[in-house]
Amino acid sequence: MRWSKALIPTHKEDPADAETVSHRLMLRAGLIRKLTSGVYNYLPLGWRAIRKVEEIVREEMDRAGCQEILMPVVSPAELWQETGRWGIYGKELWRVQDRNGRFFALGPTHEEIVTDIVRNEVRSYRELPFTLYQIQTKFRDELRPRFGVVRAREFIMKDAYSFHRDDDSLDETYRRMCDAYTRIFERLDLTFRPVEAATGAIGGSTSHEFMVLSDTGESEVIVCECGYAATDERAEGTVRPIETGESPLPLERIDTPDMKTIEEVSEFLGIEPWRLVKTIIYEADGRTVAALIRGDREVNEAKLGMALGADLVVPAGAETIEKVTGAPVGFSGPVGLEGVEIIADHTVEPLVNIVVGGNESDVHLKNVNPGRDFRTTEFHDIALIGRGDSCARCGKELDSFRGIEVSQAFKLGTKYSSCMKATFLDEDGVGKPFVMGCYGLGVSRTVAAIIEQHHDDDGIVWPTSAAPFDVEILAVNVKSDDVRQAAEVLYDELQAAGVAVLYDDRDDSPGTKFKDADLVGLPLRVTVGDRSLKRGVVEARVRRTGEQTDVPRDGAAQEIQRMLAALT
Ligand code: 9G3
Repeated sequence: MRWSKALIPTHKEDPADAETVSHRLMLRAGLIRKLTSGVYNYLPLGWRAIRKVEEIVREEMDRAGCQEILMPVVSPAELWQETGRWGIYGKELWRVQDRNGRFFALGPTHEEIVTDIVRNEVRSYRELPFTLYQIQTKFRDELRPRFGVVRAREFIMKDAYSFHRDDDSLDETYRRMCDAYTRIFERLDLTFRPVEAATGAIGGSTSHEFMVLSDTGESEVIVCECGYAATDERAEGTVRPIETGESPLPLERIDTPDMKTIEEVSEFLGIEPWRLVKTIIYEADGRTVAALIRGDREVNEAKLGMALGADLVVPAGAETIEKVTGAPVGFSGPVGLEGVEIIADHTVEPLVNIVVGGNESDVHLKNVNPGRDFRTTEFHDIALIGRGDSCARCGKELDSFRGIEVSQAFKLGTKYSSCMKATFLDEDGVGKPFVMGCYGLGVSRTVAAIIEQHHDDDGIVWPTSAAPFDVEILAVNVKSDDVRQAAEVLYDELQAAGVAVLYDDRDDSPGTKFKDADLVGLPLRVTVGDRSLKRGVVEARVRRTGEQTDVPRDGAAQEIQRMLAALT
């Protein structure tokens, strides 16, 4: 492709609203342009990178024995009502109406749709197992789209679904899909880790996420030197209990004018944050629940859901909090709290003389003692486990790193096939629900993750596997006939050999062109200039290492192909 004819709108400056390096570089290098919040155009370089990633995903999915299909983006609300998810998911499920006023979903994922195909087309255990996959645009109306295409409202995902007669067969495919993911991320030169993940509302028993290490990743991964790795939502560990041995003191009411946060109250009272126990009101599948946790910890909503046996747990709104506690947000407490279940993290149980909200505006209670001053339904492990806690496996201190979740695998079991009556006949002619697995990979998010891990101060440093082009030819001064002629010959010869070439034939200053070359970051740059031509050479430069070599002009196309092969 000739740069002078290409749409590659590069920018010298960092865009103001880009918080991560991949978002900044994808905008500056002209890969994407925002249409509206969370919705992006992929311009030529961005789209070529997407297609390179898709090709690798396709190869590995096909190698793993999956069959590619394409399902519709829109699906009728009735399907989602069969599984109850039309009601469970809120505004994140992007709902549209057709001309007759009927409701549809823009697909955030396709469990219902693929199960509908299979329940209509597959009858016998002899047809099992099989795995279908698609690479398609997904829609999730995120409350806070951010980080460019990493958390977008419209994005490209490979989603695969496997169908089995029993769990053993599912386990085998699950392993094979995780191996395929490992191959994909290794081929994309990504540093990643598979971690145990929470299954959440999707249901099913086991789930793994593949995390690409990145300081700006939204996921917190808890790891131990014993090899344990899990997302913070899923991580098990033990929080050291705090026992001070002090004896219970009489309960005291204290005025805490307009002091709502842990910091404000603990500072005002001169106490440690752990002594201030938070009371957080949740809606759990329609039930109102008060969760108590030490002031120095956070509630793990996935664990809270599991402890309550609830599918979806969301913090209650201000009006519910007022109704339930009789006080505005920030003054909730367990003492005298009627009409709601109270569940507490088990690290609250041994505490003595704690501070809690007084269920009255601007009031807290001091020297409160669990058991004496308030009742709890029960104590559970509902704390988010983090760095410094002890490993549930080996007891050693846990560490953590941030990552971008680029793919996930779920063992769904019969959750979808049962409620959609998708069954097959076994040897004895008995109808059984399919056992299912599903496996996602964020394609557009993976392109951003590659840039997160492959960049330097001058711009993107593409691994050859995902680079929009293999090589850039940079003609320093296109006004010189020598330069233009030599560059054109090289361009033709490389293209004829099947090399993907971006030829910067713009009539622009050398400075601009060199800066743009580093920004766009193709693996190999070949500079054609008068000075080097006088020496009968062109200059090849490897973007990753900066290593520069003079390549004789004659036979340059072959030598450049050899250098490319060495980079791959
Ligand atoms: C929804 C909405 C958002 C969602 C889901 C459903 C996430 C939902 C989980 C999955 C599980 C797997 C197949 C590919 C791999 C991931 N966000 N999930 O089910 F209605 Cl609005 O998507 N699906």
